[in-house]
Amino acid sequence: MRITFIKPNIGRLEHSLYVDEGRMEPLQLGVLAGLTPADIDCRLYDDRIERIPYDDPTDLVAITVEIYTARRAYEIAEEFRLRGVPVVMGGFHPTLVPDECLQHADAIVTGDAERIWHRVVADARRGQLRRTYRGDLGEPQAGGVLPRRDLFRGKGYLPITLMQFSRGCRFSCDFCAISVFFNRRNFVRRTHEVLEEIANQNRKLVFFVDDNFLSNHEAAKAFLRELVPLRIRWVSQASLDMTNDPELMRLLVDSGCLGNVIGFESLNPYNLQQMKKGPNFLVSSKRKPLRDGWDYYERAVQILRDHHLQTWAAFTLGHDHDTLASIRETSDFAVHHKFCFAAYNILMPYPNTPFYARLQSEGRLLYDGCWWLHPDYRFNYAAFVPRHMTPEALTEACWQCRRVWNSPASIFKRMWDFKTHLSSPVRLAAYLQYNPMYAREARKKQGMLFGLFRRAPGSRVPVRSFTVVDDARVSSRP
Ligand code: B12
Repeated sequence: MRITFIKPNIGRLEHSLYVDEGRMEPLQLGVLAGLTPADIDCRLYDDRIERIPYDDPTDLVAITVEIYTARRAYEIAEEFRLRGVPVVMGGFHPTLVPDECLQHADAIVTGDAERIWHRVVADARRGQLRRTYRGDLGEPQAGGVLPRRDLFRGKGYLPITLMQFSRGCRFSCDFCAISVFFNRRNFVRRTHEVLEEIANQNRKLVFFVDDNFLSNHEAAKAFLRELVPLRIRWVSQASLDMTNDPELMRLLVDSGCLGNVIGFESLNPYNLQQMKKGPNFLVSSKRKPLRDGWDYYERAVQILRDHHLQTWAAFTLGHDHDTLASIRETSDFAVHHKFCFAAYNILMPYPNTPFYARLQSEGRLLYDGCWWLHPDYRFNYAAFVPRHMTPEALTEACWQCRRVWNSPASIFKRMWDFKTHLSSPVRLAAYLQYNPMYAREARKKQGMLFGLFRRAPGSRVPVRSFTVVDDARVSSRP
């Protein structure tokens, strides 16, 4: 039996295919292949860089689907299904929007694969796939399951090993797909299994792809103490409340942490309160958010710098208390603090989140509330009507933030921080290598269309039309 694993691309540039220069190993497909019985021939194709050989014989196609890749995933699935090959989809999108995915797949898996994938494979062998499999959430890769990293070879991924320490996050930010998927829970792997996985691969640079590496401070500390002797360097994603815990900060440094993606989201405490960004309130010693967000961030950023951490500051723009002026302030704040990288994400309504439900009830969703499938939706465009600006103005303001951030002058200016980027050759190399690359990627991706074809594949993709009228309200055409 052969299983073909597929990582779909987001879409295409206006006149050519889009090749993701910063592509990373598709860890979920490596884990799935690692869970697959050894007698099965596993193939992996990454639509971000290579053609998918639709006509090669295969018995099952397994596609990982995120909201940004859903449209393309459905196109790929249709090609295989036209050839009579069954398709199973799993990942965030099938979990959050199962009914939509079921229209394009023979079977879907919701939740984690670890405790259900063997059933799917056994049913596929017998030609008796069920429509829906519910994977229980729990300890990731339990029993020491190793991802099949051999399948990643030769595909030009960035030279950094992706790995999990934990999954999920205890916070409940209202826009986040993670808190819905994991229901605000966090699952930690056994320390010795992670250490064995590190030893089992040959890189010294690891990206722990955790949703919040520091969701559970005590578990993280216990792991980091054991990680210190391995002398690796690592990056991850974590929440700002880490700066309240001096022991944790020390362990981050001692264990080789170079920096984390941190969700600052907004400088406005009323926005933070509305979106329920719990960890950012906790950076205040008094835990009273409603004064000046800037004060809290100043202290936290100083602590990060004092530990030489190169922060990837992530912002979501378009909250109800945002104005064009506050977005400009956000841009100034990030440049002023010389963060290593910054993500100026337009706030996106992900289906099944409280934020999506609120916008829906207020009639503020654009693209008929289905932006990820809409033929006109473009990457980094606003998909809802903000309170204090038009959707177009929000799109433009976010693009301006990216333009300012990625300009050669900004990259040069931000480099001059002796506490972070200039504190060691490794840090400077990371700064200089990745800043120009992310700048190119930001330019390429801005305004990119989703999927490769403008027409819906078959008649199954629900394409709807929309217009934004002068008062920035939405009217839908049937
Ligand atoms: C690492 C990461 C990245 C990396 C890229 C990784 C890569 N290989 O290319 C970077 C930082 C570059 C990135 C970029 C983006 N990301 Co990202 N990313 C993640 C993150 C944190 C971890 C992914 C991962 O490897 N997890 C480890 C694996 C093992 O877990 P998993 O993917 O969940 O898979 C398990 C199950 O879901 C299931 N499963 C998954 N696929 C399949 C398939 C089948 C067939 C089956 C049976 C089961 C199954 O089984 C697996 C094992 O249990 C996730 C959050 C998350 N928890 O997944 C966000 C996440 C996937 N990203 C997200 C987004 C939005 C983005 C961006 C669009 C952000 C932006 N605005 O630019 C971009 C572009 C994404 C793209 N497709 O190109 C969203 C997607 C939202 C959604 N509703 O779909 C997520 C969920 C984060 C979030 N907070 O919402 N990302």
